[in-house]
Amino acid sequence: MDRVTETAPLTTVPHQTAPPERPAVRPTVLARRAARVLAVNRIGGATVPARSLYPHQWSWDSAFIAIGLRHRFPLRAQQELETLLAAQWEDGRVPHIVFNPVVPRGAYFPSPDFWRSSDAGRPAGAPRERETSGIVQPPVHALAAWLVHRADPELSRRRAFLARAYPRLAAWHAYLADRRDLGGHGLATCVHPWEPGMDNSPCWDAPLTRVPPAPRGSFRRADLDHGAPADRPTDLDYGRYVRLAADYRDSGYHDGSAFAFAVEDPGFNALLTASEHALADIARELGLGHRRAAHEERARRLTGAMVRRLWSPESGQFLPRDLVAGALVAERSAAGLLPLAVPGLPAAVAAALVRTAAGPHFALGAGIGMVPSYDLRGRAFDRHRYWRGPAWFNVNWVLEHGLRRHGYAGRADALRAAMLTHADTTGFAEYLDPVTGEARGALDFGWTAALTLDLLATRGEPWTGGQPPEVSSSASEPTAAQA
Ligand code: 9WN
Repeated sequence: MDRVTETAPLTTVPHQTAPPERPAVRPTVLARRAARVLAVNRIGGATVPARSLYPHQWSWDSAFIAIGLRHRFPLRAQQELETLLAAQWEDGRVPHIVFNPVVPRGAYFPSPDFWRSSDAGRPAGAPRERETSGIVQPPVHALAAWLVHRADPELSRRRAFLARAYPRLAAWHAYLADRRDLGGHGLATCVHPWEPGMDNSPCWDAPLTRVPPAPRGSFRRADLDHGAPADRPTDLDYGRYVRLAADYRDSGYHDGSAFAFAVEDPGFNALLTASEHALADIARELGLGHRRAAHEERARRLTGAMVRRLWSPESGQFLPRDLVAGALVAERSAAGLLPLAVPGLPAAVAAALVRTAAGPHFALGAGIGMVPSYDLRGRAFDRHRYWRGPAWFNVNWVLEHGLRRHGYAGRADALRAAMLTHADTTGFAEYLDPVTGEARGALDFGWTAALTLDLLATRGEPWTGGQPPEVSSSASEPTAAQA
């Protein structure tokens, strides 16, 4: 069943709280505080998401962090991406964690001893000298590289930043196109709930029922040393994450395996599409005209495939496709709104997405002003638990851009103002209670600080070049029945 149904009565929707009353902080003060967070979180050549909870380099975190760093520290922004890309595997994958060798093994689970990349990952070309995980995260990197270049083109050209990054970024996208198109329709597939970056999203509840959890005593969670259990995924979730990752590792990280978990996620593919447009811009900058055309064409095909495969007209949003079950997942997560940031999205689809975002399921512009990670009326909505309700800054930052791109400047301005207020009042929290705006998870969180810097420094510039032609939505025109 593709249609998402409403499962909670209206009276239970707890979304009436106004944004906290507090005099707006001066932008210069907020920017200085955000920059300080990024300075404190710097370890070696990379910026960690949070010193206690996540003491290594994470893939999509570093992309968002570079996007913020570029405004004050363009060299460091380039290096942030270079450090990550230096750990790329020979098959093109960019691992979701690059481990810092000086951090004690027990500080984070799963540690390098679990992933064993330099050994189990050798068949797939894992580096011999660096330890990494073996799964991936959303490909925001080409977009980040292009935005970093634009912040200081002179420095970028002097260091041949794009010339050195482009082959790696192109190989990364080729990996996703060649090895991860498990559905055969042109979209990238995620084979672990950590890959779309929204670990315990209710979207994964049904697909995960097929996965027998690893026995309770067979691993020790380090996240609970730092985070409140009510804010984090459950032990049962973790047992399943461990089982899936161990099976992948034991196959030599082979992408031809039969996966128990295989989903086409709209958030992951939307960011891939935006990055494909950025690759086109990078190729143009490097004078590679033929490559530019190929990237534009691939972005166009990705957009078309997303609309054909993942758009749910009845729901007024995109839904993940579970490849094992062969059906869309009937759950509303904010990932299904992220294609709004894709240039060339049919205008009718964009309009429907905005209606859904502003409707009762996500309440954009009402309540705390930021969208939650999951449906406020959903059966599994939980204000505190990670990706099952809390509002996240990276998700809202992508939406802010999408709103502007499709001509909703007023809504984008309001979202921007809400994000800046909450970044200030929460001390750059990892995520927020979407009802009260209260801080949850880690404070001084890397991408929250970085995207605050970005919001303060930019307004309205498109991420990538010209307006590509719209993809037709004729097969899936939204209906008036949407929320
Ligand atoms: C597992 C680092 C990462 C983010 C993810 C977020 C969380 C890790 C964890 O932290 O995931 O990758 O241990 O929970 O879900 O999006 O990249 O900030």
